[in-house]
Amino acid sequence: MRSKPARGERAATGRREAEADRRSEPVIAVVGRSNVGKSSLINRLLGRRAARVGKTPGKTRGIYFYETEEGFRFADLPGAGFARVSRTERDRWAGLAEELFRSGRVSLALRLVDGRVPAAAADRELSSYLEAFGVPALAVATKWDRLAAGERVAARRRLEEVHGAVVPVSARSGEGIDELRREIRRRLKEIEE
Ligand SMILES: Nc1nc2c(ncn2[C@@H]2O[C@H](COP(=O)(O)OP(=O)(O)O)[C@@H](O)[C@H]2O)c(=O)[nH]1
Ligand SMILES: [Mg+2]
Repeated sequence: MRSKPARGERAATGRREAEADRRSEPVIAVVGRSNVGKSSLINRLLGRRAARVGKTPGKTRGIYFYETEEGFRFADLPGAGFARVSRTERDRWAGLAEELFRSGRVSLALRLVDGRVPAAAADRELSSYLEAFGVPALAVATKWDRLAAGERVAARRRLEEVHGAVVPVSARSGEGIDELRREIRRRLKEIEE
């Protein structure tokens, strides 16, 4: 999953979003609450620091696309829909996200949940939201390095009770990243067939 050198391409306005949308590569949307680790995970999967990490929640506004050499693009959707931002900002986010999901170009959504927070209401909301658009989703449990070895079996079971199968990952330590890459490839292949 090598990346092309260009930085993330921002699609902050409807017009630019539409332009980016005309391109033919499938899109993998990375979604989840602010601070759940979306940008960090994208950087880890790309193997470079392309996406901005740890900025004030909701501050990254607009959708950013990151090219891979494997024929698809990641879309970093800021968690603005769930952050403490103004109504206007939220509506704008919702508009951009909706346009992307309606375009039929999102082959897969990586639905990120915090490994230590198995049942956040916002995560369930997001899950129904994706279902409503008919977007296939893969649940990914982030920040797995923060769980002690002895907590992991129970934590995973609890997460899977709520979200179905999850892939636990750590953008920090890199654990689970190869498994996630394999799962992404498997899902994309399944969708192509
Ligand atoms: N311990 C740990 N911290 C992480 C991990 N991934 C992200 N973080 C931290 O969580 C915060 C939010 O990360 P970010 O990628 O910006 O989240 P985003 O708002 O969903 O894009 C930052 O301080 C990151 O350093 C991880 O795998 N392990
Ligand atoms: Mg981010």
